[in-house]
Amino acid sequence: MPVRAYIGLGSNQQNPPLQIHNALAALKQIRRTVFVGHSRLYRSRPMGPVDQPDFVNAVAAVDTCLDAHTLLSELQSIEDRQGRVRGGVRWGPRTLDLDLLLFGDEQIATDKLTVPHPGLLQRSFVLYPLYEVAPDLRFKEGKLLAELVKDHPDGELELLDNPGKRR
Ligand code: ROI
Repeated sequence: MPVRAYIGLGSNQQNPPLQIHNALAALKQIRRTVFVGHSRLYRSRPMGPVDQPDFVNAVAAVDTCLDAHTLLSELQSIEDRQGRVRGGVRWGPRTLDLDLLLFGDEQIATDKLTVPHPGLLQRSFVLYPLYEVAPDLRFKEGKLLAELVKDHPDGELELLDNPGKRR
């Protein structure tokens, strides 16, 4: 049976909206995986060192027959093909970041992968777009994503094509 996985996309280098569009196209090509949908694109303030450009963020949903680590290496190969340079400043700028946020209701903790993604619940640029693709999502502990979004400050998140608005 395929597993529903959610992927966070982020970019703040080399034409971020284009990076996100190209990454969404690449996600549609992953083997043994069906692309389900994606959120709109959001502009967000950088978390981490502030002297870097704003980010563009989005979330995508896929149904995959790959296991989580294989899906992760597919994501890393997309990052690499889009010119990601590894080993830069911690929390520094990046051309493309693809985070495996959720993999069904699996809990994974290896040296390569932590799922659910540890920053998930703290980041408005993940929570809001995730809510768009999965409005009924409930976490394993029973918490509703809708409740978390309601209680979470938007952190100046904006819809990319509609500055000032976040919904
Ligand atoms: N900040 C924002 N707003 N969006 C991101 O995707 C993002 N990704 C990161 C760091 C540098 C931590 N900050 C971010 O990896």
